[in-house]
Amino acid sequence: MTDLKKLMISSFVLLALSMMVFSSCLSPATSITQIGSFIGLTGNIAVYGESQKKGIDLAVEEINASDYIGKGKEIKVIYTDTGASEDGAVSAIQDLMGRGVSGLIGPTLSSQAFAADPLAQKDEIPLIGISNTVPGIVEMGNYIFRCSLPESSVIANTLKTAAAQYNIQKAGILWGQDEDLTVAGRDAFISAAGQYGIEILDEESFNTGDADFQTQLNQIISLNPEAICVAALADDAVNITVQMRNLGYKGLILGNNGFNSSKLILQAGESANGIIVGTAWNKDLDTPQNHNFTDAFEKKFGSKPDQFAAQSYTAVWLYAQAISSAGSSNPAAIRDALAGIRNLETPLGEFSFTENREPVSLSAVQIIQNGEFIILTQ
Ligand code: 1QQ
Repeated sequence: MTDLKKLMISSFVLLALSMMVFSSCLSPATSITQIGSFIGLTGNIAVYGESQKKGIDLAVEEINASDYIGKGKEIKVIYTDTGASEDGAVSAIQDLMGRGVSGLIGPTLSSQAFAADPLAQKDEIPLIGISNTVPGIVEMGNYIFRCSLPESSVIANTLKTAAAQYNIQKAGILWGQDEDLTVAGRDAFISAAGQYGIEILDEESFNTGDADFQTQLNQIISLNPEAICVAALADDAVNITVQMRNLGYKGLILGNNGFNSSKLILQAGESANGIIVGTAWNKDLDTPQNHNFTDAFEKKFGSKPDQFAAQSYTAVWLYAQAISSAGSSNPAAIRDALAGIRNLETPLGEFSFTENREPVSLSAVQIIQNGEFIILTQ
């Protein structure tokens, strides 16, 4: 090859390369709305956080593959790990707010929400709680929403259903005394028992992470209750359930929201049969949105979703709906659009926010039989 030919070829290659670079600069830039996720990906709440992350990932993938929030527009979720502590939630939310997110999703525990959410309210960044079920969450301010049903209504529904379908008249309560969720669960069990004529024979408490619940369980079981109400996070719920069955208790177990993890059935096995738990989601809800969610989830992750995944998935779609109707990434505009959401079809059923930013959505009661959640009422 002559030098001239070599020169011509290399100049041609150079020209082609610079044209490629130039044209990529001309194509319309993707406009990105950043959402910050602060959930517990480590520690004793990772069973929930892992599920929540999967729900978020799936929704982001679907939204960005569609033009739902507009052509060339995408949502990007920045993840931070709160661990299980309140301090962890505060550092995580500060980190996200420092990066200029337009909205927040989290934290996993209500106790963390009470520590962190006031920071979002102060800086006027909208926040959707995806698993905060204790009273007083949305009362922290007009930027604080939740798509998780409050335990006060879910537990009342659970006891009403259990009393009617299984003729329960006497029950015991076992509750964690050091966690907002389990304290609120105990209060909700007591007040619902009063409402539906169930006598509470005894109540016993424990601390989150205890290994041995047999003293309290022996005491409750000795009184022959027809049901034992338990307010616990998933790891404790597994140990309590297994120990209860090992002590010979064969009756019903009424669980709080901590029991809604798919890990419960996996880890407690046969012992989990007879657990009744109220939920904001179930796999058998027969709507296109729920079929799409469960099918896409199983395809992407090779496992079945649980309520926590359904709620986090829904939260991202609520943001997508708000960003699209606001036509903006401005936090105040997104807040206003979120507040206006009514009757949106989601895996949680037809979803609306009330004036107070509380969710209106599916509320069901299910029982575990042969390792499966079976619907009692919906
Ligand atoms: C809360 C909850 C927990 C079960 C979430 C994991 O409902 O803290 O409010």
